[in-house]
Amino acid sequence: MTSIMASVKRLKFYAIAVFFLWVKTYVLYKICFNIESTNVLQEFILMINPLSSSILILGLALFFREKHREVMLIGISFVASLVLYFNVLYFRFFSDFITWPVLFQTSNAQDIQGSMTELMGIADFLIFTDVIILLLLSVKGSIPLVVSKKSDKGFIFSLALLLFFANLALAQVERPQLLTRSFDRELLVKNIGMFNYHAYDLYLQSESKAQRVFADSSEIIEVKNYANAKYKRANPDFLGVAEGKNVIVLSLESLQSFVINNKVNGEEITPFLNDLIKESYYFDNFYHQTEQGKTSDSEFIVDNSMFGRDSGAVFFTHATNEYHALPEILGKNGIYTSVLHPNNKSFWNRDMMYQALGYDKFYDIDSFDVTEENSVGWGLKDVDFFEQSIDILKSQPEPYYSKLITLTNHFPFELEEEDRLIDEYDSNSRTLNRYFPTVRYMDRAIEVFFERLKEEGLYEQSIFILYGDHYGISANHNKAMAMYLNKSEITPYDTVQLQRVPLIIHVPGQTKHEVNHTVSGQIDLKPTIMHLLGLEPKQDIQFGTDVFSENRQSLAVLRDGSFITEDYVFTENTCYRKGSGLETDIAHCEPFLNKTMQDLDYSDKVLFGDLLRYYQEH
Ligand code: GP9
Ligand code: MN
Repeated sequence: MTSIMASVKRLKFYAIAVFFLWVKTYVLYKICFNIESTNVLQEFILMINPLSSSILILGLALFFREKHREVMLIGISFVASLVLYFNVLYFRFFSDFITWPVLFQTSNAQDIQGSMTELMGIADFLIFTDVIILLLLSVKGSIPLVVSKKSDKGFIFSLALLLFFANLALAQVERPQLLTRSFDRELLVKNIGMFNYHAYDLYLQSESKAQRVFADSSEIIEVKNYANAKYKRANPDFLGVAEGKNVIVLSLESLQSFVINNKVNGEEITPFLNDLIKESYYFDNFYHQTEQGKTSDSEFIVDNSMFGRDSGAVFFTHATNEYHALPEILGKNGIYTSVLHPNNKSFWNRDMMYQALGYDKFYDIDSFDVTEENSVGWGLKDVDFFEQSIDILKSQPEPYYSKLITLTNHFPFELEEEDRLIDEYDSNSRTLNRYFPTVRYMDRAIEVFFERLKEEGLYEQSIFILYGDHYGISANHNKAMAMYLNKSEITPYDTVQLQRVPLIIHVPGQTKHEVNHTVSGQIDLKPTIMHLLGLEPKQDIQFGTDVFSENRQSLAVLRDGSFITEDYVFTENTCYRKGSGLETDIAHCEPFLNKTMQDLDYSDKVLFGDLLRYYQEH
């Protein structure tokens, strides 16, 4: 004990820095990341988990020459604070923690800047208070310079390791299988701490790179047999209904199902879509399956009928893989394929990835006339985007498959006064309040698009697939969301149900109102679209099934391992009964657990092993 005290005394400046970083991390857990605990042990783990990493990270300063140590210590404190701060900003947007692949998406940085300033607050500088205090202490010289004996280093690192393993052991008691089933980043941060989580994530990422090297061609056979056995034949009523026609896909930014046929301040939010649904096939149990890759994940899932990654974005990490994607297959069948999206071509690495997916053409920002006047938030306003898209569509060889990706209904949901067709909602969440008018605006933009298509004679010869790309309102706004939905709270069950996004399949000439309740997800679109075009991908490797297939299983698997069946919702290791949303015996969900895990595992295997390079068509 006396030797510990002697070390601490000698390393006073270092000990103060450790203390600051430790306490600050814990305070941020509570204030900025809203991490809650349900028992004393959890809270204790949360409280101690930043300590070992603080000791370790700041301890690195001791390896420098004595005269540099102080400045290194302050430097490391600053970098650690930056890491925390970036996580805070990221969390405000995504309700999630940064991962390594996300960090390297530098080409997105420019576009995200606008949202960044929106996410920053004046009080944020408080996060750097300890660095400033350390600086002042150092300038004043009131604290003796760090003087460490060789044994101090050994002592510090042993202490850090000891604390880390004690933390890990407690975490294991609290959360068995924490590191083996790391679907949930919050659980990791909660149990092993922010900095250890980043280190663990780095290990995971490098491991996934290694998987490609060690994958071999025989592995594809197992996956292929699995996928082929799951294949569901097309419903004869739908097979080939789009043959010879153009397929126009609308990827609708941040559109969630809860706004459909719903009102705010007594006004309809999506009047046009509500009408369109009356003449379309509407799927009210359709889920987005994205994670951090957001729009790009949804694109990946739709085009490949495979899952995206649980962290980062496939578009960035696996753009050099071999794929057997929808655009490539359609291209081989004489269909021209394109994407229309008025953003930089490198955003989400689209320029690279679209080549890998086999698109013929990407009409990016350079194909549009984008000015100050016709832009808001993230770029070209949806109405202008759709209007300008008409000429592009007209110029394409037919039949074509074109995906149009909207932009205006994107966080932070900015809109100009002239485009505000309904009033904002009134709650404690500015984000949710503003969401409604931008959704309403997007609805109007889609209406304009349909009007123009009809005027130009493009409507009749096409079929339309409209879907929401991912959620727009994160769990950060649960309080306001509960208020809007007239609920006392948003439970984990509700959170899963809120991941529903609209799927509308519109075939001109159809006047019947058909609501299909089958549980499905974005992963099911590739086989659906292929069947509509008269192609039967029996031998394909795909993890979804045609939403129209008569004997399909009503099921959607989310990337975090949650799943939804006809009668149950499974999330956070709990089984809920649909409808009532009440917890029920886990035995009800158990029969689906293996299958859903297998879907995710096999899909990951294909992705990480780049197994489609061994794929051969029959
Ligand atoms: C960017 C747009 C939005 O081009 O697709 O991307 P998101 O942030 O929603 O993933
Ligand atoms: Mn999006």
